[in-house]
Amino acid sequence: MKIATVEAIPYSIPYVHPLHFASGAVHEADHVLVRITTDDGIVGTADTPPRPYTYGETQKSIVAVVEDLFAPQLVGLDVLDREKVQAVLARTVHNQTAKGAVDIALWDVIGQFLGQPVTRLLGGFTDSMRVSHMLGFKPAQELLDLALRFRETYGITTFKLKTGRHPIGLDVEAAAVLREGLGEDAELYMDANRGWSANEAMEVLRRTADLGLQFLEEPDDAREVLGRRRLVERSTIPIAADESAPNLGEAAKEILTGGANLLAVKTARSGFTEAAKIVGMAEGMGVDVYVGNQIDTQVGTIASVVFGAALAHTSKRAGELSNFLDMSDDLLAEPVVIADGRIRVPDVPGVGTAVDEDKLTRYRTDR
Ligand code: MUC
Ligand code: MG
Repeated sequence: MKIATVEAIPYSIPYVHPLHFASGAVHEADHVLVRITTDDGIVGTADTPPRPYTYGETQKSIVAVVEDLFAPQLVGLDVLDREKVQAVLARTVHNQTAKGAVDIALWDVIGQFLGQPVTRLLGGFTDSMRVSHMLGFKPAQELLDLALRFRETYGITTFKLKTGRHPIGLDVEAAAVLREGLGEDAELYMDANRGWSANEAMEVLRRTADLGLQFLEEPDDAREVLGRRRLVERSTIPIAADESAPNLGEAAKEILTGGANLLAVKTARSGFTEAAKIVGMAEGMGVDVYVGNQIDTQVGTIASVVFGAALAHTSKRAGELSNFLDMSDDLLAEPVVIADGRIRVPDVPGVGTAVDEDKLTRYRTDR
C-alpha cells in the first residue's frame, strides 16, 4: 500500500482562555492538520502547532514544507517503509513539528492498515495516561481557584505552573499559594520557558525549597552552558530540558553535557518514531522523561496519550494532556474525556483521531 497524497490544511480555532507564558502566548489555535491518504483510501491524521518562538515554524512554513518539500518525496513510498520516510524527513533540517505530524499521520495509516491500535504497535504498556494540567500566567489566587476547579471537575492532581516572570516573587508566591491550597499530595512543578537567568533560577529554587516541587523545566537559556550546568549541579530537584532538547541529538547532548537531568518528550515535535528513540536513550542513561505539551488540540492530545501509554518509561509520570480545555472547539469527532484525572487510549485501529469533517470545513482557512 502506497502513499497517494500528503496534505497540510491550515485552520484556526479561537481560545476561550488564552494561555500566557514566558516565551509567548496563544489566543488562537492557528494549527495545520496533516493528512496522508493511501492508494487504497486509508486516511492518516495528525495535528501541527506552529510555535515560532520555540521552533521557528509558522502556519505558512508548515504548509509549505509539508506540501512542497515532503509530499513530492513521500508520494509513492510504501506505508511500511518507515525508515525511508524518516530518511526523507531527515534530509531537511529543523521543521520539527511538520516532521512530527507526517510521522504520526503515517503511523495512523499503518495502524488502520494492520487493523491495530497504534499504541499496541508502539509498545502496548497500558491503556490510559494520568493528566497534568498546565497553568499559564495569572494572579496567584486565580491560579489556585482554577486548579481547585480542575481537581474537582476532572480529578487532576498534577499541575505545571508557567513561570519565568519578573519580579521572581510573583512565581514564588504563585507556587506557595498553590501548595498551600492544594495540599501536600498535589504534584507541582514549574516551567520558566527560559524566562530567567541561571542566577535568578537559583534564587527561585532557594525560595521554593520547602514547597516540594517535583522539578523545574527550562529555567534559563540552555545555550549559556556554564550557568545551566551550575544550576543542574546545585539543584536538589531535577532540571528538565524541553525546548533545549527538541530532537534525539540535542536531547543526548543536554544530558551528556550536564544541561539537564530530566527530559520532556513531545510527540508534536518528535512524532512517534523520534520520540521513541529519545525515550530509549533516556532510559538507557537512567534519565526520567515525561510527556510534555505543545498546547495541543484534542487531535494532538490523543497522539500524546497513544504514545505515552505505549511505553513503561513514559507512563510513570503524568503527561501534560489537558490544555485543549481552554479552546472554544476542536476538530476531533469524539471529544476527549478526562475522568479521575486520566485519559484512556482509544481502542480503535490507528491513532484514534478521526476528524469531524463539518468542523474542518468550518475552521479551515485555505478556502
Ligand atoms: C511548554 O512546555 O513549554 C509553550 C508553548 C508551547 O507550544 O508549549 C508550551 C509548553
Ligand atoms: Mg516547556
